Amino acid sequence: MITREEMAGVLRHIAQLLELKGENPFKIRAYENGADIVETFSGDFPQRAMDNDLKGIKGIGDALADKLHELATTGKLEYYEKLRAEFPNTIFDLFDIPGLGGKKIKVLHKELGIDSVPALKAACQENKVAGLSGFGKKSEERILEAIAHREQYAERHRLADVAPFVELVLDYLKSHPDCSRAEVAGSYRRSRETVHDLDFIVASPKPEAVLDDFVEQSFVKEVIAHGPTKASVYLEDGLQCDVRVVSNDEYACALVYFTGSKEHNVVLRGRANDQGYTLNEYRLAPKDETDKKGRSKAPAIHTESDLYEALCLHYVPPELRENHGEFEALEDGGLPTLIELENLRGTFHNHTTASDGKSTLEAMAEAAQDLGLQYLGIADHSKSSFQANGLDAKRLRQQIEAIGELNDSFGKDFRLFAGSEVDILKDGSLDFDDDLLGELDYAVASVHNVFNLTEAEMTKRIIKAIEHPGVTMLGHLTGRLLLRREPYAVNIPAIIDAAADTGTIIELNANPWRLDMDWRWWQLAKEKGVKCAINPDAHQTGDLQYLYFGVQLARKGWLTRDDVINCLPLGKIEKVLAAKRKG
Ligand code: DGT
Ligand code: CA
Ligand code: CA
Ligand code: ZN
Repeated sequence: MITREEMAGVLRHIAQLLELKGENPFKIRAYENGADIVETFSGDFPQRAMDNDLKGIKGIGDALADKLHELATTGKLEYYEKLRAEFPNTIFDLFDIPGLGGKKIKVLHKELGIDSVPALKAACQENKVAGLSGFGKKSEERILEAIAHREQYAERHRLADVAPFVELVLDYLKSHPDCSRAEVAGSYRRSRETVHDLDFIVASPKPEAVLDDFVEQSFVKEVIAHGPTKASVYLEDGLQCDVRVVSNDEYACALVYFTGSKEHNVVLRGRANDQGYTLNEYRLAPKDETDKKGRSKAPAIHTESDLYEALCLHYVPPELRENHGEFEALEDGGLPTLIELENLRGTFHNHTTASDGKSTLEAMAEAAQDLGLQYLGIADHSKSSFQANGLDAKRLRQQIEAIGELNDSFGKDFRLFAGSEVDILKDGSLDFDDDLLGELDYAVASVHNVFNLTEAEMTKRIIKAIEHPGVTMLGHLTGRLLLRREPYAVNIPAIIDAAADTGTIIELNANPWRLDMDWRWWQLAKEKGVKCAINPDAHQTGDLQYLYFGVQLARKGWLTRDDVINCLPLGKIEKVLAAKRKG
């Protein structure tokens, strides 16, 4: 059966096609609205469409209801197919370029015959676009910049998207009878927010046997190269995976080398050199291979720790291997004990069906308890996020009451906190008044619109929100969507300073699309005394699993359990949430 997302997708495509044809804006709006409704409807929308039971759903008129019924029952929609046949499929890609909507794409198509991203790129490079009505030199430059981002995006994958493939391959390799050890290496093991390809290191006395079997697995879609000790394959469209097989003696050095980063490796090699060794991908060897009696001086390196210790260092967790201060820290007191998933006791930024979530308050509470959490913060959208069905004051007060009642039923071991993801408006004021904010247990303040301010304006806007005593924490600081939307301009050190001055917590949004604030800034935040909240920004019960990636990125940001407020148990966390309001 067709999914809710597919149905909404068809309606959005129709709206885009109608825009291209220059149809009546009301008609276009009706399809866009329809898509919003399909996405956020609280019941089983596809089933209702199948049963021809859409009458009475606000915003779905008779004509649209008939089309959705046809789509649900046949999986196709004739009206859509006919519209689509008028344009090449590649034209939809143009809608992904920020700043291009139906109207502009229509001009590009009509005047220059542009119907794909490559055609648009060529036209911009030849300066043919700047002269069109509604375009200029600036917009031509912005389009080229957006296309360049798009090309970079196409070569990378979000961490969470590749995680299932990593498990699959690793499980297979570890289960192979000729394999003694196997590990994922590369940027995935370092928990980079996006990765280009996957790298695996295997220890085996029979490399050829391992690789011959590996390339035959059903999860391998295409073999790029297959040699005696290395294979490169595609697991999926564009997801490359390199497997290198080494001997057991070489394994630890190979794992360090191929875990990287390049920058970390360069320093390691330098250290080895200073201490009279050469270090390569397979071994650590003394420059002068044997002692006077002809005995080998090569130290036995069985584990990664052995290698670090041979270089007079301590083991460096893979997340920290970025030459981002790890070597300096090892000289000066050592590395922090990084936070672990098991340390988390609760989390704060979560949505329910009251705004744009897909799970009810009750279901979210139950899922949190199943995960062993002691508390769950609910932070649905506020009214200005109307596209996300944000709550107005009345609905929020009802939710606060519902949370209170549920809490009475939980007893002492679990608690919901009543919060809000309150919009930071364009001028830095908040979407709710102080009275209502005061009725909440906490508030996450986030920017959801007007992204195109200057860096100074955006920074001022966010700092104004941070200075509000009702703002407990700042949500997804830069608004980035990984491999989709660049961060807006904002002065992060200034934000960190303001958070430190006011005792405002900064969120590490664990949603794999965001992972925001970026890991590169947490060392500074921590130095300034700013606390972190790891929040999944869950829109359904399953999204609570994002906490795993949040913890990985917190580790990458050098955070310990003391830096992350979610590690506090019930009984202690309340004080932290209330601290700023009490002054
Ligand atoms: P990615 O795949 O772009 O997300 O990032 P990585 O770090 O996984 O890079 P990849 O797959 O090219 O190589 C894996 C590791 O192998 C890398 O982190 C460090 C090591 N490596 C690869 N090429 C070089 C090199 O030319 N020099 C050094 N020192 N190390 C290298
Ligand atoms: Ca890689
Ligand atoms: Ca690679
Ligand atoms: Zn948000």
